[in-house]
Amino acid sequence: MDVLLARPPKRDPNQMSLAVPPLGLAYVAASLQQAGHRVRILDAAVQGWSWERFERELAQTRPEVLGLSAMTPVADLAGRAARLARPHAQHIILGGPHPTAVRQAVFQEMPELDAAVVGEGEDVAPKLLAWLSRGDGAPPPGVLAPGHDFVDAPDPDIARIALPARSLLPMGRYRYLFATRPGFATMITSRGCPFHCTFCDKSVSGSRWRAREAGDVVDELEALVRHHNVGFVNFYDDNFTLRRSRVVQICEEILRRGLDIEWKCEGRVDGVDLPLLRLMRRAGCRTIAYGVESGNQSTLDLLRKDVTVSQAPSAFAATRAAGIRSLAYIILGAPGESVADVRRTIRFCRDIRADYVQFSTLVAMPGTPLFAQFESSGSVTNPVDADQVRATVTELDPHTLGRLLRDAWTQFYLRPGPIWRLARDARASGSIDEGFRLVRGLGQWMWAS
Ligand code: B12
Ligand code: SF4
Repeated sequence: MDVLLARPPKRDPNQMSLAVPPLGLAYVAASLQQAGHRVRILDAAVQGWSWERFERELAQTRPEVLGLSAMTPVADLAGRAARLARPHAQHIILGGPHPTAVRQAVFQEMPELDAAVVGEGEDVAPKLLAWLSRGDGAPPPGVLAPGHDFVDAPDPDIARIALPARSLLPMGRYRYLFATRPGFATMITSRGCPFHCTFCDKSVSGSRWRAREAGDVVDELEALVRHHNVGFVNFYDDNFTLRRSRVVQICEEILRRGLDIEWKCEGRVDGVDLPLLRLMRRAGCRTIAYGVESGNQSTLDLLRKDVTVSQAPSAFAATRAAGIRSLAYIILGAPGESVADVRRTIRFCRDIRADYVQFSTLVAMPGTPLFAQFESSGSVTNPVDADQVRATVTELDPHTLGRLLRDAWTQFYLRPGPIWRLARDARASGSIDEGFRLVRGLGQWMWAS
């Protein structure tokens, strides 16, 4: 079949957002190609396409199958794309965290869909296309279809699935502001996470941690360097550092092959130590993003983070000592937090000397334990977030929390140190536009307050 996998245009063309490759679509594309389908990926968001141009493209190409992906905050964009595509595409299918979390309810939100995939799509997508072309019988496991019962599909074996079809992506257009070099790609070397943080949606990959072998990981890195001129890779695994021995093997293999690559990964503050960090630095690690979340222990307990406040300072000190930059993910204003508690967390980010911080409020996404536990109590606007207004769970007045959030961003970044670091990394990564837009956006927010 002729398949078009598409990331729709942005909500607002001037919106600041990370230009990260749609890795899920690229994985699905590779498995559909293996099954003999003709696949194209259109990343209209990163190409800066308007919605009119996107619709024209659909009308001209008239794909047999249009495949879309959705996270909850951008599910409305997938819905808009499906509406526009309905007269032109024979079948419209959706995958990603949103349909996985909301299941059959997705057909009320997007009645134009013919089917949706729950969970990881590599094994399910070819079976779904076979079912669509047959046109009868029950849908295969892993597929939601209106009027049919749903049966779960097993996870694919990540040691055997095909590498993402990056040759279908405009690889030269992707950027990451905090990259230390131009030529950017993302990778996933493990899936699933055994922890239980209440704000985290693990519906796609679940709790069973499944990891690829070190040699296989470094083969993919090597291919990125050779075939796509990649200089910096962002490992988007939920828990890259979960098994220390595997991280050691990956680093040693990078060093053994003399690969000239720099990278970032995500980690937990209880999962690193200085000798490991030093080895990671030698193997090219330049930034680690930690889920610090809060400087208040009661919030960490509420979020079931399973770490203590005191673990963050030591992890950040060790990261600095190893010569690696640190990024802290922070949640402000969780239930039980007062204005003073929020301010303590903002100070905490300076005390631990994080190089970068990403401040958010607590959002209850479908698919998270939080969603069942709390109702959102108001909307808070995040100054630098791509999709800015978020239904937030908090006991604070949402307006007050919005101001605190804005203060957190501006007070942290509008200082000589972070501005210098941003300018340095934006230049090195070729993301000067993004860096400039971030600083300008923050400046405008400070001016407005
Ligand atoms: C990279 C990433 C981002 C990137 C961009 C992602 C992108 N695709 O463009 C950035 C940094 C921009 C981002 C931002 C945010 N993210 Co994010 N992100 C991730 C992360 C870490 C990795 C995504 C990835 O590449 N996964 C690997 C691929 C292989 O998996 P996948 O995309 O799910 O695709 C598989 C299946 O879903 C399915 N599939 C997907 N699409 C399709 C399409 C078809 C047709 C088919 C058949 C199958 C299929 O098959 C794929 C292969 O198995 C995930 C966590 C995770 N481990 O997945 C969170 C995650 C997706 N993000 C999440 C969230 C909440 C956010 C933010 C709201 C965070 C914030 N506080 O602001 C923002 C919102 C963005 C926005 N625009 O508003 C949640 C989504 C929850 C939900 N219910 O939607 C996740 C799951 C994190 C979590 N555990 O809670 N994110
Ligand atoms: S936030 Fe990180 S550690 Fe917590 S459950 Fe999600 S992926 Fe796992």
